[in-house]
Amino acid sequence: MRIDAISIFPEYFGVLDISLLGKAQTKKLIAFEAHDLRNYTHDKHRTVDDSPYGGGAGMLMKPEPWGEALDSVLSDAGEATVIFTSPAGEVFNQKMARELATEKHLIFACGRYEGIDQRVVDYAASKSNVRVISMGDYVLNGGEVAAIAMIEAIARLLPGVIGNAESLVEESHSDGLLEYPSFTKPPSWRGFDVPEVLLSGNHAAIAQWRKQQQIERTKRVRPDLLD
Ligand code: JCZ
Repeated sequence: MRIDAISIFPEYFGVLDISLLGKAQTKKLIAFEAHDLRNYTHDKHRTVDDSPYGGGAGMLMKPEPWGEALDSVLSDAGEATVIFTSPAGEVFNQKMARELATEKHLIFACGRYEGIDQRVVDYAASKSNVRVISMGDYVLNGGEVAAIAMIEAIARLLPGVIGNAESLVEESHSDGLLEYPSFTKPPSWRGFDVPEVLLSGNHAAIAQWRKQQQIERTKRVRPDLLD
């Protein structure tokens, strides 16, 4: 999979060179590139912002650098999905990660300030698939951190990025329930004991206990997932 990100802070994406995603890049399972939006300006001050029509607080990202940046990353690709990270988008979840993991080319457009001129979204939609996606119902200073979280959630689903043992962990969200609590050695620690059933060797009883824990935990902290 090819993944591009456009941002005025491309250094944010350095974390993707670490750990499993760094190895996935070395193994050519993903080709990631971060692009500096300011490289697509032409004035001395490399301006990317301007005041909003109709008034209001703060600045918006002007369309021209975005148009040139998008043309540049779209050109040699053909079909791509452009993702605008925004608190005004549909909320990201595991199902969307699974869908996006089937794509050949993703482009993350990361805004700053009060956001991007709407015509940039409309232009991108005239050239490719577009999705406006929120990482969650809270406000960040820009789209970069949201994009990084989404890239990690998507890339770990690609074949070969994660070993078999770890890939089972996705069950946590793919069965619609939260994960059950887990324990390792020692069996007793600072007065807290590992539940007896986990030491029993009774695999049917362990599976039943874990499922029950998942259901109870989900009811308690995420009842919305049970609807
Ligand atoms: C651009 N502020 C882009 C996304 N889920 C979420 N929260 N906040 C964002 C976000 C905030 C932004 C921009 C300026 C995304």
